[in-house]
Amino acid sequence: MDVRYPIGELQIPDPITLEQVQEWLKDIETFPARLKEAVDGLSGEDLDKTYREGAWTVRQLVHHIADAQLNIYIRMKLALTEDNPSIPAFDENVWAVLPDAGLPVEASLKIIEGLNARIAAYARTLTEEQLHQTYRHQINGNTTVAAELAKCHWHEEHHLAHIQIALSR
Ligand code: NI
Repeated sequence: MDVRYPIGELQIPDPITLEQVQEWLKDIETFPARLKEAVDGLSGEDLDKTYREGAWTVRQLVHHIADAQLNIYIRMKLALTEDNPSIPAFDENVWAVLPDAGLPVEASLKIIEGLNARIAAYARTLTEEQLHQTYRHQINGNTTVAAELAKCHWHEEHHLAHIQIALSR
């Protein structure tokens, strides 16, 4: 197994069906509880563990998931409410080392819990047409709501797997 991609690289199905979206949403809804269970009560030493040499720590990974979910939440909302809006990229490596990345993980667990509930609530009733609405990413170009949901689902599970590997080392 390539430890960088413990659940494999992101695969975006084509087409993405509404049934597929409902399956992803089940995981997105249970994710905050699963993440919390993984990191609940960890010592500072455990939170400093990495899944491989030089990688982000468990603490940084939790904060990074919150950073990504914030961006994903906003991208999808803008795509659903505007006509192909332009959205800047965020430099995740710089975000991961700002001082708030040293906070206890609880701050980000709360963000993730709230955002995932909000994402699941609006995504559950998406129509086929809404799935194809787009935003224009500064670097990656046009992205559909459907593809963003695929990324949202994969990205959280991808990093939870990293956390589990780090804690098993
Ligand atoms: Ni990431």
